Amino acid sequence: MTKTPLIAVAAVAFGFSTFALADDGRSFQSLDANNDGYVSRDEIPADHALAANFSTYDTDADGRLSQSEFDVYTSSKQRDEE
Ligand SMILES: [Ca+2]
Repeated sequence: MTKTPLIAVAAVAFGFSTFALADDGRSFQSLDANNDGYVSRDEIPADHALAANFSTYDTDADGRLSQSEFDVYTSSKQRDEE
């Protein structure tokens, strides 16, 4: 009976730490592995926050993020943290 809350707390703590690691603020340049000036979907690690929201920020729907599209993500993330 006392195990259930402990497990729940541990799962929540682990979830938060995983999210913090995944959402580590990697720069546009570090994500642009082939340096073509765009971050394509396959250049984003599966654990990155952008992986789940890629289409939200790919506003011109060309399947890759430009610097300006990435900046929208970065600034929205900063607003979330304030
Ligand atoms: Ca690229």
